[in-house]
Amino acid sequence: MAEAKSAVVVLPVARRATVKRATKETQIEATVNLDGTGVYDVHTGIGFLDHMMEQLSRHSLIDIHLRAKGDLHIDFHHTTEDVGIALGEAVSKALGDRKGIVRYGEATIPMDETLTRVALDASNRPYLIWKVNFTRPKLGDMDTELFKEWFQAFAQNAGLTLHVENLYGENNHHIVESSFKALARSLRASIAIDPRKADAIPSTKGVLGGGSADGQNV
Ligand SMILES: [Mn+2]
Repeated sequence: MAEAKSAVVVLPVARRATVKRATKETQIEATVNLDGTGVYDVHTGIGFLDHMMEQLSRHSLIDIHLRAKGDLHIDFHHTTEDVGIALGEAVSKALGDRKGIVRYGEATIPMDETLTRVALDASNRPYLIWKVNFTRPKLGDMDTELFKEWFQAFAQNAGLTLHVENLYGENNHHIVESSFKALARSLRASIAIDPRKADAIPSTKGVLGGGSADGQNV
């Protein structure tokens, strides 16, 4: 008779979170699973924004469930910005103390004639550099100037130092889509658990985030 062996199986803490956010302008519910497979279910009322959120999920492998109802009769500004806020908050909440993450990520993504580069530090020190220019005022019904608003809101609330640079490109759809895909791939790399340092905060300071008076050594 074979002897029964008992084994302790340590399951990783689920890196999931839901954020509900309601203002007079928007009502949003965002759920993320950072260790997903890129499954998404997104309805924001803005077709182009849905398309971008789906790309973000697909290429980051973060499962995203997102519902937004906003004051689209005014314009798309509030909804776009608040989706960035809610999704960013959900990512930050799911990251918890950010223990074990790789922390840095970068990606240079081509899309036909366009090339866009993203570098990010999931350090909980929000900052956005946005070197992306559009030659058309709108994509679909969406104002192209709103993409910066989304990235700003997402970087701020996810706690990312996020640099986005379109190196070249002509087609505005390609320029914005490559920006989201490069974000996705960078995010995927930076929030992955580093198997060699899974128990450690990836900072010599021992904690990630702002708040150091001298701004040093993060
Ligand atoms: Mn597309």
